[in-house]
Amino acid sequence: MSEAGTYTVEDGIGIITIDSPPVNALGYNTRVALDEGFRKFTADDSVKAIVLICAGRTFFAGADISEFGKPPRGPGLHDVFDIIENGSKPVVAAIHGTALGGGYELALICNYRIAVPSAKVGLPEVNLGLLPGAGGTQRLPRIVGIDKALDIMTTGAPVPAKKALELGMIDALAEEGKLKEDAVAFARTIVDQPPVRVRDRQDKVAPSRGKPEIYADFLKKNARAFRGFKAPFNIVKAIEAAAEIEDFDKGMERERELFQELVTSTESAAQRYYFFAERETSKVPDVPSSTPTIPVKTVGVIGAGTMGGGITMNFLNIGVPVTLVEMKQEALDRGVAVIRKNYENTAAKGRMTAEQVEQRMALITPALSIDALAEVDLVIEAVFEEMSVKKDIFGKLDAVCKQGAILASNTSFLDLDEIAAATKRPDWVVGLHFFSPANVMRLLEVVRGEKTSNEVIATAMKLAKQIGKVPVLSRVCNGFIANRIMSQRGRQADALILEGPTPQEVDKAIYDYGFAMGPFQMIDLVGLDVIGRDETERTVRGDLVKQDRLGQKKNGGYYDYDEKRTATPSPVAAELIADFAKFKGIASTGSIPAEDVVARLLYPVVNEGAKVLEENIAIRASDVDVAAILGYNWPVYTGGPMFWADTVGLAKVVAGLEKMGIEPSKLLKTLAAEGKTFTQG
Ligand code: 3H9
Repeated sequence: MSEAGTYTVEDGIGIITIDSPPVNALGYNTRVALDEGFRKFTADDSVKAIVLICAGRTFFAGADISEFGKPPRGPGLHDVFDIIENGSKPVVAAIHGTALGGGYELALICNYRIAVPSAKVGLPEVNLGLLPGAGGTQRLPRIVGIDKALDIMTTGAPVPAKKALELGMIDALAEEGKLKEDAVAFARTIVDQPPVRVRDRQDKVAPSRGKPEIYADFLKKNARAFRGFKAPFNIVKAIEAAAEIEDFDKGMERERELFQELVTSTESAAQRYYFFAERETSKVPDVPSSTPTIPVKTVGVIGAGTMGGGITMNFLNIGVPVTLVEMKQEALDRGVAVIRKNYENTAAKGRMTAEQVEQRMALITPALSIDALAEVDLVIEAVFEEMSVKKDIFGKLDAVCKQGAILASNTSFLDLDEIAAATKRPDWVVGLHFFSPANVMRLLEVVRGEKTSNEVIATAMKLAKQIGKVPVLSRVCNGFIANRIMSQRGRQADALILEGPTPQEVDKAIYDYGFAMGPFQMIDLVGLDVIGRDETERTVRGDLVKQDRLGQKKNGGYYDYDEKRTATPSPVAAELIADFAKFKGIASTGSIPAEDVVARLLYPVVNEGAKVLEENIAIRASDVDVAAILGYNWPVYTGGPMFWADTVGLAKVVAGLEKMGIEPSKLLKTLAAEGKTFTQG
């Protein structure tokens, strides 16, 4: 008897209820339960139709991701699916929560699908570097056609029930809260009809047969989004097979082949690792999940600049009122106007209604004094990075804010403990380090001071999730996790261009590795005067600024630009760089292979990541990876710097660092010597 399944019969309708917390993934227990339930009802003559439903918070969330790469156990997914599809009794999938991946593929095996309006269905395997490998690539196109199938499977975006009904992805809507009753009633209406099977349909795919341009055009249109990933390409090939190969079983063979290629790839291993890494960040060993949290119903933000405005929007978006404080009326008005403009732009794209814009704006209370923050539950200070200013503000907050209010700083590198010491309640002080644009970037570094209380940490981690962020806990150090490790990349890039490789060679190597742009392209975009630098020393950047080469916005920077902002290598910058190298007495070695550029810029990031772990700044290596991926768009298909280093081999990283004259961290050396890794033990 399986523990995950309950099988009941209501007046001729067999009901299989699966209960495998937390998300009814199709792991061993679930497969055993399905196998048992379907065999039982197939053999039971009193059962005329079957309803498949899940208990708990959701319908099946897909294959059990933690089982990939492990030896198979119990009945296979395909075997269970075959039993269901080849059965003689009609089956109705009753969906609530999310039917995802193998979960929705299971629903597609069933003869009918009914869902509550709040449910979502989809095939998100692409996010794990996979394709829907349980028939999804062959069945979904047979329902929604090739174009829709391409979009649904390559974005992986879940489709809300009402939209799914329009597309034919489900057949009926049930009343919210009455799924079982409605599914049973639906089953009664189809008891006498011969079971319809998705696999037998051709009408939606036949019109696309013999049209290879559909796929070529689709890939061209999405070239930027798909760059570096493997899965979207195999998904497209599998969908093409659904149109081209009429014989369903042969199409399935093609799907299996393409799935196999992906499941054994490093890219998919990295993306699956990342799936769990993102969920791991909120687990803090010495702050148990039972730690009480503090209700945050109102927020105060100090500073209505770009950062403060972005932070404010996060709270308005979830309906939390924000008191926004600035020193001068003009700056306050400007800040509020920028927030409004952002929302209006979203509304113009049809992603918000005008009414929603007004509702969110109505949640802002603009104020010109910190005194307005007396009653808020959480204050986030987002003024410029100057210790004396921050200490002054925290001293005032201590005097003004009610007891029990959380006092947070958005500092990106200052000593949080020093800021906290300006108050008599350092246990209520925490760092909330947002990344710009703060309303978009998903990383939130929660910085834990020496005295920050567990309740405050637990509240900050929970709040981060409520505003759609992924929290990564950091202890205090210069730059915290993401900025600290990634600053190594910039430092090495600055040094490397003095030795021969040009800025464009460096940028190309980093772009080809998978970043959206190289370090010099980024500096030119942001502005050479905006990116911080040590002004006490002569640097190439300083020399460029002196010539008023501030980047794209003015006279070019590391590159020259035409009126359309198209970059070309700059002879002026090249001369300045050569001059500076001469001044430093550095001889040019000329170009070096791209692989060496990557090692030169990124091995030091790995090394800094190792130091961050050694110093207990980050809890675990996967937190460092999440910070790099979400804070700096490190390509997710490499798994982040620490996972990537593991795939390169830590001994090779150590040797590379030593060759560059950089001392590898103790942790890195130890792991390499013991043949261990950062992320897999
Ligand atoms: C697939 O189906 C391949 C097939 O096509 C082919 C096969 C041949 N497996 O996200 P949460 C865990 S690939 C194992 O915090 P929520 C998760 O780690 C799969 N574990 O909850 C977490 O554990 P913990 C395609 C899973 O309510 C706990 O469940 N499917 C799986 O915010 C709670 O998760 C997907 O990609 C899984 N499939 O969101 C869907 N899913 O508590 C993946 C979750 O120890 N899942 N866990 O940290 C999701 O998108 C979300 O979990 C879901 C719930 C929306 C369902």
